Amino acid sequence: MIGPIKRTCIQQTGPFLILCLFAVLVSSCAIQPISGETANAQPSVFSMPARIQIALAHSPSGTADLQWSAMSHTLMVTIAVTGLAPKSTHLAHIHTGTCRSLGQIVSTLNPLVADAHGVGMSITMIGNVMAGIPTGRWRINIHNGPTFATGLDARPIACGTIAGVRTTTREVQSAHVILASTISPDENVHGMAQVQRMDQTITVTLSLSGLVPKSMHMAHIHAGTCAAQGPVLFPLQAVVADALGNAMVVTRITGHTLLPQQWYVNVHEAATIAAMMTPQGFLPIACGDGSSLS
Ligand SMILES: [Cu+2]
Repeated sequence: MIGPIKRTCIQQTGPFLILCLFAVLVSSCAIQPISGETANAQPSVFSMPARIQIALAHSPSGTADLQWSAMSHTLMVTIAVTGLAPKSTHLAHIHTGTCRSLGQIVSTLNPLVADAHGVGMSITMIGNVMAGIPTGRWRINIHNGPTFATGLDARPIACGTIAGVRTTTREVQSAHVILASTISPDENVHGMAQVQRMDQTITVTLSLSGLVPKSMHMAHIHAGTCAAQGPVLFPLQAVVADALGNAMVVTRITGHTLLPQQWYVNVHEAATIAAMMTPQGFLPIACGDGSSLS
């Protein structure tokens, strides 16, 4: 019998055919909690064990580039961030203070708008900036949502200090800013993922720290990369933090031994599948790129 996915595959060509066949393969896989020891009885595709360890780092991350003209007194701010929730929108500001203790808003930047892969851009031209770019006094801050409606929306998810201002020519100043983790809840999470393939089972062990104590988070293996996100391949066991904000969770994916060339481990802010439906819940908080286990 030909299933609906296989029927669709017949109409595909080239890379779409490969993706389609991979979807068929994935659709036949099952997840086993660590307590369940039985695997689906299928012929082994690979008999060699393989194991890799990947670092899980804070997400989202990116850069801001500033350019100020002494002639026009304009300041152009270009922000590029990856690891956002797909198709999400984010308030962005220049603040006084520090990333640990943000002060007043100096300028409201155009909201960062993410594409389907979680890649967000924002370009803002600010007029009447008379004194140039100050070093060490301004921060670029990205919020989790398009409004300050709730705490989760307003939460800073990436921040960086405007420093290292260069005078490119007599009339132009520029600065390059790294946008990284913040002190917001779940916005400085890091750890490791160990992914091991043995016969018909892929075992994924996540160890994380920096989570909100006792918080819970959806986690998956996705196709793509942290910087160009794609669809879910396998759900992982939910990450549950202990009283210190650490978590260790093991998932066994049975009946399957293949991963595509590009895949990544993604830990989301949301505790439930329902909460993942909003961009603010989907928000990746820790991410790590894998490579093929084949
Ligand atoms: Cu996911």
